[in-house]
Amino acid sequence: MKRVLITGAGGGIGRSLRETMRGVYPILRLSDRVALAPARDGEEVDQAELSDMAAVERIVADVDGIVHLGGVSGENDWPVILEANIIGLYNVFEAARRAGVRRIVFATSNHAVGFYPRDHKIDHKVVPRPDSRYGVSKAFGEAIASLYSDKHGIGVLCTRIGNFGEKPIDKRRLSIWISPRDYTQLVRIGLEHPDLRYEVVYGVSNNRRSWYDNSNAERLGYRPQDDSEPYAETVLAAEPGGADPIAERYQGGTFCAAEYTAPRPRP
Ligand code: 15L
Repeated sequence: MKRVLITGAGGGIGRSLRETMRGVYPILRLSDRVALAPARDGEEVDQAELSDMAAVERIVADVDGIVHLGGVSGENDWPVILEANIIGLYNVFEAARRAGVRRIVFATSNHAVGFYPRDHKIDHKVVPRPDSRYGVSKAFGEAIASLYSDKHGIGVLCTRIGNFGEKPIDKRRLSIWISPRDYTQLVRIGLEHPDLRYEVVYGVSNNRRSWYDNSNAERLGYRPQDDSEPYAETVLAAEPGGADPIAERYQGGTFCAAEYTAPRPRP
């Protein structure tokens, strides 16, 4: 990998990867729809709207790998999801194909499978159960990734990210948290693993309370360094009671409870 593009480089994960991936490859190209801090040594900065194919073709030119973080990172109205996470995502994969890009790491989400109950341990083979329009867009992204891998030979790692941050912020996140250094490790596996075709892994740390069987990531060499458990006591003590029973029942939490109109399951 000589030149690696990070889309969505202005978001929380993007700003963190800009630091942790600094110097790993000769050039990091950073792009976002918003203005970014100026390029430093070994960096290129190019502002682009992912729904604009000409702009996407410009940012993918001459790159070997892409970390696709761009798009909206939570639930929103359909036109917003459509433009950023469906059209924008398609543009990234299609422009990558045209430019001969070899690898893409796609930031998909736990919300692609958020309607699995918390008492189920799920692996990378389960069918999608999106919990929101946002979750549907991530399942769509995983499908596009599969198509571009099978049909065009782009190696893709779909990282179903739980919750990225310096530490877990609530009870649900104790099960799905991923630290910056663990996510960096996964991204590097996606860009550098010699035999990668199409794989789905969970973007989570080595959490004792995990809802995921992440053996597929381990098979690819992932050895997460962090566990949410040392934060559990503090996090649980600060958790207010009276959470919505639908949010509590399913892995996607409040994404499942929002706009929920089906009959409520019995406790
Ligand atoms: C996500 O996919 C979002 O991008 C992030 O903002 C959080 O909501 C996270 O999931 C989560 O489930 O905590």
